[in-house]
Amino acid sequence: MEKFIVGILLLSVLSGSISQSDMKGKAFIFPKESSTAYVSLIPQVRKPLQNFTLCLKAFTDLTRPYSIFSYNTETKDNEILLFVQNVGEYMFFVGNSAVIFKAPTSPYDPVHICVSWESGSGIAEFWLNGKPLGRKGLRKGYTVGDKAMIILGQEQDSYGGKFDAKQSFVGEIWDVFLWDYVVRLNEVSNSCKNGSLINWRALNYQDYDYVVMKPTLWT
Ligand SMILES: *[C@@H]1O[C@H](CO)[C@@H](O)[C@H](O)[C@H]1NC(C)=O
Ligand SMILES: *[C@@H]1O[C@H](CO)[C@@H](O)[C@H](O)[C@H]1NC(C)=O
Ligand SMILES: [Ca+2]
Repeated sequence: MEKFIVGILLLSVLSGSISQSDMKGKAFIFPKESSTAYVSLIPQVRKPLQNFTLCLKAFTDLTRPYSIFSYNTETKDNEILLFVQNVGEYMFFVGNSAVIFKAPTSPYDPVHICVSWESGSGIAEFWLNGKPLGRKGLRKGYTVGDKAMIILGQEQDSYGGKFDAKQSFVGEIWDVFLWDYVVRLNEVSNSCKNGSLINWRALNYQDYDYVVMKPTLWT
């Protein structure tokens, strides 16, 4: 009986804190540097990935390194990671290997980032603000693990933890989409598409500590 009640309590706590919502026109604001504020995104489907495409928009005026999107599994650090090393220097990790895409952008404009990866060729294709930054290869033949902890705002060095304030994100992130296939990024505007794994239009997430949701400042 006691176990049963504890189970019910646990269930209601869990179901009470995970929200699903259409986030159209809204952004997550990470208002100050911390090692405790983050948003955990819960994918619609859990599956190993041989192909994927990630798109998101972000604004920050940070000049130190920071994480934009951190996907770890129980056994692998940096399974998928989008990390800014220096202003305009995007490190893209798959299976803890990285390639770098460089973009001479103004640090004071929001960015629209799209990156796709396919296992068959290992090719990663990176787009910034609707323009391609070329293709590089990594982790050919690899499969990204499925039991993922997907985090905005912090860089994981363990499964859902070991955050470092000096790699945290301070700014705003919105329009996050993840597909389990390679989206052709050249013609199609992805804004009319719903993500198959993470969908900003029907987002399952949990936020921790100081994260604020507000209407977007940029469209
Ligand atoms: C990944 O994409 C390739 C084509 O690039 C396709 O042949 C393969 O079936 C895809 N894998 C999965 C699991 O969808
Ligand atoms: C995307 O999903 C939203 C919310 O579920 C829905 O209102 C919208 O029509 C969908 N758009 C497309 C193009 O499927
Ligand atoms: Ca890490």
